Amino acid sequence: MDREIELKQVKIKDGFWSQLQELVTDVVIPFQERVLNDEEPGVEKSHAIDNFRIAAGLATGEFYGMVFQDSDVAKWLEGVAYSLVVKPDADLEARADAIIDIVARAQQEDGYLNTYFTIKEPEHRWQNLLECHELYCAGHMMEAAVAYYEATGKDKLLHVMERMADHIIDRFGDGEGKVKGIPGHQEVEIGLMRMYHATGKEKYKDMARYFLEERGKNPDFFKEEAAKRDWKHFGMIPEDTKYNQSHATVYEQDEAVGHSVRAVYMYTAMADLAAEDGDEQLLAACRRLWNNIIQKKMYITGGIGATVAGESFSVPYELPNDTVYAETCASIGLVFFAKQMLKSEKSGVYADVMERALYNGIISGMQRDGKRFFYVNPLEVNPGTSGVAPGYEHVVPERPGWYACACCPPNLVRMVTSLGKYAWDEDDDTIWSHLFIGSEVSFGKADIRVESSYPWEGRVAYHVAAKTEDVFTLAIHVPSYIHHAQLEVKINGRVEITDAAMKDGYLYLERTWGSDDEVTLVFAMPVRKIYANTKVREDVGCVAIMRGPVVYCFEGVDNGEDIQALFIDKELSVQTVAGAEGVLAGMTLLDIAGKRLTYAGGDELYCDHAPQMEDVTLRAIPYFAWGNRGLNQMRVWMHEER
Ligand code: FUB
Ligand code: ZN
Repeated sequence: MDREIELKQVKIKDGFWSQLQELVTDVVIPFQERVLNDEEPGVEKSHAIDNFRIAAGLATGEFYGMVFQDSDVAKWLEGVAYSLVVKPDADLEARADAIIDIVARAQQEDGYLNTYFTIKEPEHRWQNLLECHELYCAGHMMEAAVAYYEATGKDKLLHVMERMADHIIDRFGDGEGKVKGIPGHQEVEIGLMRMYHATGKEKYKDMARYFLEERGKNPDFFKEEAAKRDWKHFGMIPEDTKYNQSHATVYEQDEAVGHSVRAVYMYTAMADLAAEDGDEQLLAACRRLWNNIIQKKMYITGGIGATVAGESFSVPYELPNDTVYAETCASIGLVFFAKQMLKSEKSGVYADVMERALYNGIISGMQRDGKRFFYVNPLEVNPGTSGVAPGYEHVVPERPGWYACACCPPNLVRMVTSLGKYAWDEDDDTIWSHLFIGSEVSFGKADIRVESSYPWEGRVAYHVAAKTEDVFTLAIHVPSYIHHAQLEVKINGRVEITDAAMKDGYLYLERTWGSDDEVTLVFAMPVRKIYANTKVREDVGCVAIMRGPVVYCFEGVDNGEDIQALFIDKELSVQTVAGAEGVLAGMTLLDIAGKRLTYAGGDELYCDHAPQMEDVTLRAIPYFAWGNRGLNQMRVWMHEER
């Protein structure tokens, strides 16, 4: 069984990710702090920290914001914790300590912590699990508490959340005097599992299991809960049990349905629990749900949740590019799920998906200046339609600064700052590298330094300094797009690796390691044309372009108006171009031979003359960088010349 790697063991030193981590530590975290304190002009009011002050009796006023506004503070604190590991900052830590003091003072005598109910409706606590997110907010604050404890050694927030967890345990469950209940938005299950890992207290794991196993036992639970209430609610339909995955028990579920963030948060906790308890039945359910997502419901960018209706998964193969949802949080949750699955089975499919989401549909959520964010991550945008036309209102063509429902920006913060945890694992005899990310890592068995030119070039070097004379294995995930025949692996300059060392997407190098060994991986990184299953109606006749893990897109600013009239040549002819300036500096751009179709009917809507085709060169940029050069069109899936 893996030992959960501590973030402190890893220092990311990477040409690609260090820059993003620095953006998050230096710009995004202070920016979000100002937003949470309502000190940033021109963005949506947050009031999230004031809510805690008011609940703590340190200020007067009304609660403001979403019923889950507390979770913005929790996710920010969690991100701060990781950021303090990435880049220690005594001032930031002091400010976070001060916010934790306020959070602690907002806790009620009995351990309850939630500013909405404390300020606004204390008599209605725990009465509306369907909509009111008390368990969701608790889960996020538990995650923050564990992260802050692990980063700083300070346990104040951990104690606060132990009291809240104990309060939850006292209230909910099967036993005598307990109330049956499940969260309307899964997340507390992840929080409880993390509390269990941090404290070793079985009761937290047991509670996570209770919430997971209780879901779907009575599909009418939320309907019955709603019937007991005679006070207002927010309009969710309790009968829509698929929305919050309460239509069946977790053991029976085999299709990813409903609200995508709820779903992947639940699957994450299921996979964690399955690994921890060696629960094969639960793991089998996780596998089914995983396969359903990646075989039928995931965008090429790692985006999930294809429809705005309920921010949900749609039916299989329904992956529209322009009315898409693909919430940033959902892709982040998919990475959480993948990482937990890796605990039970080291299969390259999980690391492949982590890579897909991380290099594409997650970081597309953030403007390159760190101050604007996408909630929805479209694969096609048409100004004038996107964000405006009926059915497209949710697909804004430019990143807004902040949101009334601000779940995604702080989720990005915690993801980018905790990246080191996703790149590595260690168990008794193996060190696992899941992602080609430049880093310095300290394991029990060895110190490892990785130099990586990824994602722009196929060259990665692992410098291993063993701390033991015992044999151990370095298992390196090799992304599935790399053909083994094109992969050259050398140890200390000698080619000695054969196909036999590859299994399930990992290269297994078992040996007695020296104090200064070097493993180098060199592989070609050709530009690839990718085709979607023809069941994905939107993408038939289209092609997407990838190089390495990076999905490319085409923007109007480079390619002129009406990019829907552009075709990529059947025979791929492509030149790589170094992005030299502005937001694209340092990126690999592509110039691709194509055609522009010119309509022959002037201003007429229809005509009977065949359009003209002229040769053009199309410029493709990394998808994650789209929308950084003003309002313009964008497409990932392009027509292909027939
Ligand atoms: O409900 C809390 C969060 O707000 C969800 O996870 C997001 O999808 C957004 O609806
Ligand atoms: Zn979100």
